Amino acid sequence: MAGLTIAGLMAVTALSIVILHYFGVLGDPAFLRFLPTRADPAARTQSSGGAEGTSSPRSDLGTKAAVPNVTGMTQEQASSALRSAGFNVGTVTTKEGSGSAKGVVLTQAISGEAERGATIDLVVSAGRRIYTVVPGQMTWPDAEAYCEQHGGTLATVTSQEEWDQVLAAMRADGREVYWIGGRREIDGGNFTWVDGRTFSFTAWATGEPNYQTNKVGPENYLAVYKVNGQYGWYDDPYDLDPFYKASVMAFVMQTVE
Ligand SMILES: [Ca+2]
Repeated sequence: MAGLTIAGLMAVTALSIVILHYFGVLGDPAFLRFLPTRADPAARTQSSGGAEGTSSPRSDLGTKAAVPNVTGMTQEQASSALRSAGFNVGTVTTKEGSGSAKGVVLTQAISGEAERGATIDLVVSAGRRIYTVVPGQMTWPDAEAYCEQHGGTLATVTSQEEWDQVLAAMRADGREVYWIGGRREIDGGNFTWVDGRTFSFTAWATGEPNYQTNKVGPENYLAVYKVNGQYGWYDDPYDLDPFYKASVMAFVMQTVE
């Protein structure tokens, strides 16, 4: 029995030394160096993180980033800049009347900082509308075709500001009858603009539109007349050649830049 007890004590002691070594309680007796010691994650992070100084833990890096200011850029430049910085381009809407060139970014939905990968909506300029008087007698469809061949359309007008621009172009020209870009797509129907903008602003002359039909046909097209120095809108048939001399006629073309 005594022999077994001594052997048992020796075994328990040896096991205790190994366990205490494992948890780092004992020093490092040479004969135990081959045994593994408990891993210490905190110590390891500290030792390897020392070179990086006091920066945030790596898991927090990259979740937020500075959003580039893309206002004033073209839409293409802005998309490229945002994607390079790790963001997505969201909905792009156009805005009239900014005075900026076509496609230039006016506002961005997010600036400053945002989550990486965030989607950023943009508002871009619909462009500057340039109104040009083209002299001469043409039917309304021929005038519209001429404008389209020259990169534009007949003039469309959706605000007092645009109407003032058209008035300025007509006053400088000095003629009396001008086609602009409104027409009834369905005979007798509502007027619409050739470029699809909303037909809401109007400058009808008194008693117009009255949708008469004469020897040329029904009044499905939009003309501007200068009467006693006042400019007003009239619905008219597609061809005014039988009624006016070519010298008083012109049309107003618009281009968007
Ligand atoms: Ca009329």
